[in-house]
Amino acid sequence: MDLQKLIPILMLTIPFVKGQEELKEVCGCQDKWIRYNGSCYFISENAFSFADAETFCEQSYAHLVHIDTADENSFLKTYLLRMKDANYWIGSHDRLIEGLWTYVDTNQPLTFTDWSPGQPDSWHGHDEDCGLLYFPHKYMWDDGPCDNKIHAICELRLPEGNLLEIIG
Ligand SMILES: [Ca+2]
Ligand SMILES: [Ca+2]
Repeated sequence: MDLQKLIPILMLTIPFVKGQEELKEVCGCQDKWIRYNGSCYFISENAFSFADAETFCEQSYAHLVHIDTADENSFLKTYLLRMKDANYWIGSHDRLIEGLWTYVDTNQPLTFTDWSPGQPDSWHGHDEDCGLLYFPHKYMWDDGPCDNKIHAICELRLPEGNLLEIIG
C-alpha cells in the first residue's frame, strides 16, 4: 500500500491516542468537515470550475458529493440555506453523453434526483453539462456550464462499520 492510500487511514487512527473528547470529535471527520451518516462533507470557500472542484476534493481523498438519497439531499439543502447565497457543484455531469447523467465517483447513473422544474435544460443550447445546487431555487438542482466557477461540496465516505467497536 503506498503512502497516499495510507494517509487517510492514519488520519482516522491517530486520534485514538488522544483524549476521549478529541477522539469523539475527530474519529469521524477532519476539522472543518461536517459529519452526516456515513460521510464527511466539506464546503469550499473558494470557487472552481467543475473539473478543478473535483481535483480539489481528490486532494482530500474525497470526491464531489454523490447525493444518494432524499435524506442526504435535504441535509445538504438545510445546511446551505443557513449559509450565504451561492451555487455549489455536486458530482453529477453529462459531459460524455448528452442527457446521460452520471456521478464522478462511481460513473454510475443517478438513482436520486432533485432537478428544479424544467432542468436539466442546457439553457438556450448552451453546454450545461455539470450539476449544481442552485440557490435561487432553494438548492434544487440545475445544470450549468462546467467552466463556471462556483463552490464545491466534497464528500468522503467513511469506512463501513463502527471504528470504536473495531478498535476498542
Ligand atoms: Ca453521498
Ligand atoms: Ca440549466
